[in-house]
Amino acid sequence: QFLDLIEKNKRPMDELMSYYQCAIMEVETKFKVLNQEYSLEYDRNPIEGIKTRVKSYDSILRKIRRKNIPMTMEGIEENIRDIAGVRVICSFPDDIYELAESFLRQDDITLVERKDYIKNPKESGYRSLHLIVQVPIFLQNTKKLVYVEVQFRTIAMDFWASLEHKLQYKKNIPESQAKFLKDELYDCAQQSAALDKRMQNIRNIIAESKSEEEAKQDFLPVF
Ligand code: 0O2
Repeated sequence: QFLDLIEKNKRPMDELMSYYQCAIMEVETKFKVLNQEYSLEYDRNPIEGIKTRVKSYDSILRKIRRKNIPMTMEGIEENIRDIAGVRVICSFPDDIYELAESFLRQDDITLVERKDYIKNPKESGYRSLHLIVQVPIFLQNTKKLVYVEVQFRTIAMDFWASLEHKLQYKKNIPESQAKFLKDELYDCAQQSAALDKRMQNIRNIIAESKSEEEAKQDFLPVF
Protein backbone atom coordinates (compact mmCIF):
# COMPACT_ATOMS: atom_id res chain seq x y z
CA GLN A 1 0.00 0.00 0.00
CA PHE A 2 2.82 2.38 0.94
CA LEU A 3 4.80 1.39 -2.17
CA ASP A 4 1.62 2.08 -4.11
CA LEU A 5 1.42 5.57 -2.61
CA ILE A 6 5.06 6.28 -3.49
CA GLU A 7 4.59 4.83 -6.98
CA LYS A 8 1.41 6.83 -7.71
CA ASN A 9 2.81 10.06 -6.23
CA LYS A 10 6.39 9.76 -7.38
CA ARG A 11 6.80 13.43 -8.32
CA PRO A 12 5.06 14.97 -5.24
CA MET A 13 6.84 12.48 -2.98
CA ASP A 14 10.26 13.41 -4.44
CA GLU A 15 9.29 17.06 -4.04
CA LEU A 16 8.29 16.55 -0.41
CA MET A 17 11.55 14.74 0.38
CA SER A 18 13.52 17.55 -1.24
CA TYR A 19 11.69 20.11 0.96
CA TYR A 20 12.88 18.14 4.01
CA GLN A 21 16.42 18.23 2.62
CA CYS A 22 16.14 22.02 2.16
CA ALA A 23 14.80 22.49 5.69
CA ILE A 24 17.74 20.46 7.02
CA MET A 25 20.15 22.76 5.17
CA GLU A 26 18.46 25.84 6.69
CA VAL A 27 18.68 24.46 10.23
CA GLU A 28 22.21 23.13 9.86
CA THR A 29 23.38 26.55 8.64
CA LYS A 30 21.78 28.22 11.66
CA PHE A 31 23.83 26.03 14.01
CA LYS A 32 27.03 26.59 12.01
CA VAL A 33 26.43 30.35 12.32
CA LEU A 34 25.87 30.09 16.09
CA ASN A 35 29.03 28.01 16.45
CA GLN A 36 31.00 30.61 14.51
CA GLU A 37 29.65 33.42 16.67
CA TYR A 38 30.57 31.59 19.91
CA SER A 39 34.00 30.98 18.48
CA LEU A 40 34.57 34.71 17.87
CA GLU A 41 32.91 35.90 21.07
CA TYR A 42 34.10 33.32 23.62
CA ASP A 43 36.96 31.61 21.80
CA ARG A 44 35.35 28.18 21.98
CA ASN A 45 33.13 25.95 19.84
CA PRO A 46 30.12 24.54 21.71
CA ILE A 47 29.25 22.23 18.79
CA GLU A 48 31.40 19.13 18.32
CA GLY A 49 29.51 17.95 15.26
CA ILE A 50 26.22 18.02 13.36
CA LYS A 51 24.61 14.95 11.81
CA THR A 52 21.63 15.13 9.50
CA ARG A 53 19.33 12.63 7.84
CA VAL A 54 16.06 12.35 5.96
CA LYS A 55 14.07 9.44 7.39
CA SER A 56 14.17 6.39 5.13
CA TYR A 57 10.96 5.09 3.48
CA ASP A 58 11.34 1.91 5.59
CA SER A 59 11.41 3.90 8.79
CA ILE A 60 8.47 6.08 7.64
CA LEU A 61 6.46 2.95 6.92
CA ARG A 62 7.25 1.47 10.35
CA LYS A 63 5.99 4.67 11.97
CA ILE A 64 2.82 4.73 9.84
CA ARG A 65 2.03 1.20 11.07
CA ARG A 66 3.02 1.80 14.69
CA LYS A 67 0.99 5.01 15.00
CA ASN A 68 -1.87 4.17 12.65
CA ILE A 69 -1.17 7.22 10.50
CA PRO A 70 -3.40 7.74 7.44
CA MET A 71 -1.52 6.50 4.41
CA THR A 72 -1.85 9.68 2.35
CA MET A 73 0.63 12.40 1.46
CA GLU A 74 -1.13 14.82 3.84
CA GLY A 75 -1.30 12.19 6.59
CA ILE A 76 2.44 11.61 6.40
CA GLU A 77 3.37 15.28 6.14
CA GLU A 78 1.22 16.35 9.07
CA ASN A 79 1.77 13.39 11.43
CA ILE A 80 5.38 12.33 10.94
CA ARG A 81 7.32 15.30 12.17
CA ASP A 82 10.78 13.79 12.32
CA ILE A 83 11.29 13.06 8.62
CA ALA A 84 13.89 15.83 8.60
CA GLY A 85 16.35 15.24 11.44
CA VAL A 86 19.27 17.33 12.66
CA ARG A 87 21.43 16.08 15.52
CA VAL A 88 23.65 18.61 17.28
CA ILE A 89 26.46 17.11 19.34
CA CYS A 90 27.88 19.32 22.10
CA SER A 91 30.73 18.88 24.56
CA PHE A 92 28.85 19.93 27.69
CA PRO A 93 25.22 19.69 28.90
CA ASP A 94 24.96 23.47 29.53
CA ASP A 95 25.89 24.15 25.88
CA ILE A 96 22.82 22.17 24.83
CA TYR A 97 20.43 24.49 26.66
CA GLU A 98 22.26 27.67 25.60
CA LEU A 99 22.22 26.63 21.94
CA ALA A 100 18.60 25.48 22.06
CA GLU A 101 17.52 28.83 23.53
CA SER A 102 19.54 30.83 20.95
CA PHE A 103 18.01 28.73 18.18
CA LEU A 104 14.44 29.11 19.47
CA ARG A 105 14.86 32.90 19.84
CA GLN A 106 15.25 33.19 16.04
CA ASP A 107 12.05 34.71 14.70
CA ASP A 108 11.59 32.31 11.78
CA ILE A 109 11.63 29.25 14.05
CA THR A 110 8.36 28.03 15.60
CA LEU A 111 8.55 25.57 18.46
CA VAL A 112 5.95 22.81 18.07
CA GLU A 113 7.04 20.36 20.76
CA ARG A 114 9.84 20.06 23.29
CA LYS A 115 10.83 16.76 24.94
CA ASP A 116 13.58 16.98 27.52
CA TYR A 117 14.95 13.47 27.96
CA ILE A 118 17.98 14.94 29.77
CA LYS A 119 15.92 16.19 32.72
CA ASN A 120 13.57 13.20 32.34
CA PRO A 121 15.56 10.30 30.82
CA LYS A 122 13.71 7.44 29.15
CA GLU A 123 13.36 4.10 30.92
CA SER A 124 16.20 2.71 28.76
CA GLY A 125 18.52 5.44 30.10
CA TYR A 126 18.27 7.46 26.85
CA ARG A 127 19.17 11.15 27.22
CA SER A 128 18.76 13.92 24.66
CA LEU A 129 16.84 17.16 24.19
CA HIS A 130 14.34 16.92 21.32
CA LEU A 131 12.73 19.91 19.65
CA ILE A 132 10.15 19.66 16.91
CA VAL A 133 10.16 22.98 15.07
CA GLN A 134 8.75 24.47 11.91
CA VAL A 135 11.14 26.27 9.63
CA PRO A 136 10.24 28.21 6.47
CA ILE A 137 11.84 27.35 3.17
CA PHE A 138 11.56 29.88 0.38
CA LEU A 139 10.66 28.45 -3.02
CA GLN A 140 10.27 30.23 -6.36
CA ASN A 141 6.79 31.56 -5.64
CA THR A 142 5.90 30.37 -2.16
CA LYS A 143 7.08 29.94 1.38
CA LYS A 144 6.63 26.48 2.86
CA LEU A 145 6.71 25.61 6.54
CA VAL A 146 8.50 22.33 7.16
CA TYR A 147 8.75 20.23 10.33
CA VAL A 148 12.25 19.40 11.55
CA GLU A 149 13.27 17.40 14.61
CA VAL A 150 16.42 18.69 16.30
CA GLN A 151 18.10 16.36 18.78
CA PHE A 152 20.73 17.83 21.09
CA ARG A 153 23.15 15.45 22.79
CA THR A 154 26.53 15.56 24.47
CA ILE A 155 29.29 13.37 23.02
CA ALA A 156 28.68 10.91 25.85
CA MET A 157 24.89 10.80 25.26
CA ASP A 158 25.46 10.25 21.55
CA PHE A 159 28.04 7.50 22.12
CA TRP A 160 25.57 5.69 24.37
CA ALA A 161 22.55 6.16 22.06
CA SER A 162 24.44 4.93 18.97
CA LEU A 163 25.39 1.68 20.67
CA GLU A 164 21.93 1.18 22.18
CA HIS A 165 20.31 1.87 18.79
CA LYS A 166 22.36 -0.97 17.26
CA LEU A 167 21.00 -3.33 19.89
CA GLN A 168 17.39 -2.46 18.92
CA TYR A 169 18.00 -3.94 15.46
CA LYS A 170 19.49 -7.22 16.74
CA LYS A 171 16.70 -9.74 16.74
CA ASN A 172 18.46 -13.00 17.65
CA ILE A 173 19.89 -12.21 21.09
CA PRO A 174 18.99 -14.90 23.68
CA GLU A 175 16.58 -13.75 26.44
CA SER A 176 19.16 -14.08 29.25
CA GLN A 177 21.72 -11.97 27.36
CA ALA A 178 19.13 -9.39 26.33
CA LYS A 179 18.31 -8.73 30.00
CA PHE A 180 22.02 -8.45 30.87
CA LEU A 181 22.64 -6.01 27.99
CA LYS A 182 19.63 -3.88 28.95
CA ASP A 183 20.86 -3.60 32.55
CA GLU A 184 24.44 -2.96 31.44
CA LEU A 185 23.32 -0.22 29.06
CA TYR A 186 21.16 1.40 31.73
CA ASP A 187 24.13 1.39 34.10
CA CYS A 188 26.40 2.87 31.39
CA ALA A 189 23.81 5.64 30.82
CA GLN A 190 23.92 6.54 34.52
CA GLN A 191 27.72 6.54 34.54
CA SER A 192 28.01 8.63 31.41
CA ALA A 193 25.49 11.16 32.82
CA ALA A 194 27.67 11.37 35.96
CA LEU A 195 30.74 11.88 33.76
CA ASP A 196 28.97 14.68 31.84
CA LYS A 197 28.20 16.39 35.16
CA ARG A 198 31.79 16.16 36.38
CA MET A 199 33.20 17.43 33.07
CA GLN A 200 30.72 20.33 33.15
CA ASN A 201 31.84 21.16 36.68
CA ILE A 202 35.51 21.13 35.66
CA ARG A 203 34.75 23.42 32.73
CA ASN A 204 32.85 25.83 34.98
CA ILE A 205 35.77 26.04 37.41
CA ILE A 206 38.22 26.66 34.54
CA ALA A 207 35.91 29.36 33.10
CA GLU A 208 35.59 31.08 36.50
CA SER A 209 39.33 31.10 37.15
CA LYS A 210 39.86 32.45 33.64
CA SER A 211 37.51 35.37 34.24
CA GLU A 212 39.26 36.13 37.57
CA GLU A 213 42.56 36.21 35.65
CA GLU A 214 41.02 38.60 33.12
CA ALA A 215 39.66 40.82 35.90
CA LYS A 216 43.15 41.02 37.43
CA GLN A 217 44.61 41.94 34.03
CA ASP A 218 42.23 44.92 33.92
CA PHE A 219 43.94 46.41 36.99
CA LEU A 220 47.49 46.02 35.69
CA PRO A 221 49.16 49.35 34.91
CA VAL A 222 49.60 49.99 31.21
CA PHE A 223 53.00 51.47 30.21
P1 0O2 B 1 15.37 7.09 13.50
O1 0O2 B 1 16.24 6.01 12.95
O2 0O2 B 1 16.15 8.11 14.29
O3 0O2 B 1 14.48 7.70 12.50
P2 0O2 B 1 8.44 8.06 17.91
O4 0O2 B 1 9.22 9.11 17.14
O5 0O2 B 1 7.03 8.05 17.54
O6 0O2 B 1 9.13 6.74 17.94
P3 0O2 B 1 8.22 9.85 19.84
O7 0O2 B 1 7.84 9.82 21.29
O8 0O2 B 1 7.40 10.67 18.91
O9 0O2 B 1 8.35 8.42 19.34
O10 0O2 B 1 9.67 10.31 19.62
P4 0O2 B 1 10.86 10.32 20.62
O11 0O2 B 1 10.89 9.11 21.48
O12 0O2 B 1 10.85 11.65 21.26
O13 0O2 B 1 12.06 10.26 19.62
C1 0O2 B 1 12.26 9.26 18.69
C2 0O2 B 1 13.71 9.34 18.21
O14 0O2 B 1 14.55 9.62 19.33
C3 0O2 B 1 14.18 8.01 17.67
O15 0O2 B 1 14.05 8.00 16.30
C4 0O2 B 1 15.65 7.96 18.08
O16 0O2 B 1 16.43 8.71 17.17
C5 0O2 B 1 15.64 8.69 19.41
N1 0O2 B 1 15.36 7.82 20.55
C6 0O2 B 1 14.28 7.88 21.36
N2 0O2 B 1 14.36 6.96 22.34
C7 0O2 B 1 15.53 6.30 22.16
C8 0O2 B 1 16.17 5.25 22.89
O17 0O2 B 1 15.69 4.72 23.90
N3 0O2 B 1 17.38 4.84 22.40
C9 0O2 B 1 17.96 5.39 21.28
N4 0O2 B 1 19.13 4.93 20.89
N5 0O2 B 1 17.35 6.40 20.59
C10 0O2 B 1 16.16 6.84 21.02
P5 0O2 B 1 13.46 6.71 15.57
O18 0O2 B 1 12.18 7.08 14.93
O19 0O2 B 1 13.46 5.55 16.49
O20 0O2 B 1 14.46 6.31 14.48
